[in-house]
Amino acid sequence: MWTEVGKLVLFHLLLTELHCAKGTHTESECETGQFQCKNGRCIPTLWRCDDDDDCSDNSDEENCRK
Ligand SMILES: [Ca+2]
Repeated sequence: MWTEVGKLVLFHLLLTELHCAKGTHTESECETGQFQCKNGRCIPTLWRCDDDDDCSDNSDEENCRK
């Protein structure tokens, strides 16, 4: 049996999911301390310039001071 609160929480979760699915969150969704690759992938900033292609498009290894 669903309580009213339970229904509300479920509804809220559903709304949040829809919100994200609609693409409101597509741009710059990387969290603080993360680097956003050109392909949109987020990697830890620590992985930038470590000579390893973590983005799979090598954008995390671009513009690195060698
Ligand atoms: Ca890297």
